[in-house]
Amino acid sequence: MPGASAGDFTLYGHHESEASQRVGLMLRLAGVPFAYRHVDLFAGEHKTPAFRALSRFAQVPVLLHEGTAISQSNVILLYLADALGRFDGATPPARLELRQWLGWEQDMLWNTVLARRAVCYLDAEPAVVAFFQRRAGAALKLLDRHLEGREFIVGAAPTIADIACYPDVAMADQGGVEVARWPRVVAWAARLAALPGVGAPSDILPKASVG
Ligand SMILES: N[C@@H](CCC(=O)N[C@@H](CS)C(=O)NCC(=O)O)C(=O)O
Repeated sequence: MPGASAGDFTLYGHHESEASQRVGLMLRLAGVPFAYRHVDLFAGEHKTPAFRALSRFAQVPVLLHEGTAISQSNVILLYLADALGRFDGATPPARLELRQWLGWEQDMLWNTVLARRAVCYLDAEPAVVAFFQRRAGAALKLLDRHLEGREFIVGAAPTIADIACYPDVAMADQGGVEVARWPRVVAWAARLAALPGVGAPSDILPKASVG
């Protein structure tokens, strides 16, 4: 979207939220300015009537564009890929494969997020933590095998599959998931971190509203 201004896109999110980070990452990688609204999850701001009017799920992220509020981070990535003409698969088979990775991320790789929540915020029972860590490990093992001989998840350049998965992996250690066990995943995450505008996941989004 050449000539897009910060007024065109408003992202509602939280800087510690992997789902929010991926949307911020996409906008930053695409060089698209956006207004940002910090939603104080710890104060329950996402459960207020004002926020529920934007998100029926009472969750971040939400992207507001041309009067439409869009929830579910991977749906937002697909929407942006279409609107911006960036970061989708290069061919119809690549686009089909990429969408399968987006589904897998929410089902399996997301266990890294659940492990981090259990450890950092919920003081969960050890058996609960172990359950999420085990499933997260299985997901990282699968990703590691897939990355053999590949630089990115689908095709030769970063796509929304990489953008969706990066925060889950980059924050996983905080949930006691030792990502170093999967060297191809480590190398892939380092490749993404080195792209302009990426860096550490907690620094992708501002810690207060902007714009
Ligand atoms: N599947 C959703 C998950 C969103 C989600 O879990 N957001 C968290 C922050 S990472 C949230 O808003 N949690 C508050 C709550 O569920 O009460 C997505 O990908 O957007």
